[in-house]
Amino acid sequence: LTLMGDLRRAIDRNELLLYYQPKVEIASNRVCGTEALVRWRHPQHGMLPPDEFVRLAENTGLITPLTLWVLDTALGQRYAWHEEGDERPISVNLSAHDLRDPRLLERIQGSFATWGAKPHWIEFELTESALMEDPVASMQTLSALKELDAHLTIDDFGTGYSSLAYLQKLPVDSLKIDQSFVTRMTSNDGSAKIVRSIIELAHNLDLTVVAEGVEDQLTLNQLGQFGCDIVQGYRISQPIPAEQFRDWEVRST
Ligand code: G
Ligand code: G
Ligand code: MN
Ligand code: NA
Repeated sequence: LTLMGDLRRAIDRNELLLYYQPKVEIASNRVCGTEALVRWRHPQHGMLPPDEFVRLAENTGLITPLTLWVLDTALGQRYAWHEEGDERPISVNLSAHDLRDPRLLERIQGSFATWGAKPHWIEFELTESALMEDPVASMQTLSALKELDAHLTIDDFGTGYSSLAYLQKLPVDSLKIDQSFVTRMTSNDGSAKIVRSIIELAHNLDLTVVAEGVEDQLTLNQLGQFGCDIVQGYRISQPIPAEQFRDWEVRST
């Protein structure tokens, strides 16, 4: 299997595509944005989920081209939605390696300039563990992104060993609770307590809090009672192609 050589070509050959997973604000019950999640339609192996190639891209220096492809494609979609009068942000995932790439900022700025994009068009998600691989470099990159007025989210929060002192200093806007806690919260009291604590911590730090991996109504209700701001997960919608987004939204609201 030569996935690596394939991946290099996949970017040029249009084999990658983005799915979008809606995020819903609990208070208004409205879609407040989407997360872009990459897929690879491989000519032999079929549709590959990101778990199978994002790590590979990170280990082979292909992550920066991949990230920039994702950003540029999300910006193209965002531009189209802007033309339709839709101003809701698309979230894009950055990897640990991206945070250490000194040219990333310039590339991001270049991509934004190409599309005439406004800062609020895209939000960036960075996992807590990626940040902790190099806390100093991460702080610098996040500060620089913040200077561009970007909205920043810490992804998979609760699994990455950041200290509260570090968290307080990070220029982020929201925390996304790791889905391992969310999927278990109605069956496991410990997970429910962690979810409630993260929501309280986030609000005490003036951060918005997102729960991902929301799979059923009971979990959704409990998150509402705990004061969670935004939810994402199969209970709302799986990640879907952009062309299906409008129909899905009309059907579900
Ligand atoms: O879409 P799915 O739930 O299968 O995604 C699996 C993992 O891959 C998630 O952790 C998600 O954050 C990650 N992922 C999806 N798209 C991207 C991307 O464009 N860049 C990076 N770095 N990670 C992504
Ligand atoms: O970037 P992040 O790791 O947060 O990406 C979210 C991942 O979780 C994607 O791979 C997405 O397809 C997946 N996912 C989204 N909603 C749910 C859900 O409700 N349950 C589970 N088990 N996985 C989900
Ligand atoms: Mn994410
Ligand atoms: Na996540």
